[in-house]
Amino acid sequence: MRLDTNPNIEAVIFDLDGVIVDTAQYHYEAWKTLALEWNYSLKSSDNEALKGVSRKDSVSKIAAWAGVQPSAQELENIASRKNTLYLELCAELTPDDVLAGIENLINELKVNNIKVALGSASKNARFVIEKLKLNNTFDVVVDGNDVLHSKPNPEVFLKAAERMNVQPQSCCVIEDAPAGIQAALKAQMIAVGLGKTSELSQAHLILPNATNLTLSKMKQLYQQILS
Ligand code: B16
Ligand code: MG
Repeated sequence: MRLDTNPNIEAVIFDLDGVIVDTAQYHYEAWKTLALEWNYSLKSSDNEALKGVSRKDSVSKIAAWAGVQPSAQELENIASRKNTLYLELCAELTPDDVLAGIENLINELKVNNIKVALGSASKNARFVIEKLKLNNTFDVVVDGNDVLHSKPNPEVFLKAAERMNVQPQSCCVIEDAPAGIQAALKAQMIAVGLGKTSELSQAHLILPNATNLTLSKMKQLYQQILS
């Protein structure tokens, strides 16, 4: 697992859905409802494959799984109605919905002068962080409106590094999705996966959630990868 990397962590890039807040569940619920219109019952394994994937790519994947060939207009219509449902589910979000360990970790990083960024595929990321009152927390926010290619393409993370003015090799990404871990690795960044080992096996470190994730753990990881 040796990377051509700089031993100093200078920045941490957080994914949003599934890392900072459990909106991954809301995406799933909304897509499940819409997929039924194509008589397709979305499975939780399908949902894993949609995590970190843009809305546009997600609707095409679901159509393929359902075995339907909708027009571009129908795809757009389904994606737009999915978004309406998703935003309804997000309307009730409050700062209490920030997942355990995240605020402590961000505070620890800031105290140690480590830059923090958000790197999300979601076009709703700014709306969601506002609901969570985290809109003034990140040095840089890169979301689905800023990129052409969705994860597993590394564009979102590379753009975040560029805007923070740090080398990709000095960034650590925290992700919940296989597509996000692949994007981080392609960007030559350290990848921490939060979730199940079975789904995130490519990550450099896998933890069930952020409660035990600390800066010193990330620094240790850098040392191990370099040794
Ligand atoms: P939207 P992340 C991703 O966010 C979600 O994981 C994925 O399920 C969703 O389809 C994608 O954002 C696009 O979201 O429809 O809100 O633009 O995990 O990269 O923060
Ligand atoms: Mg995610």
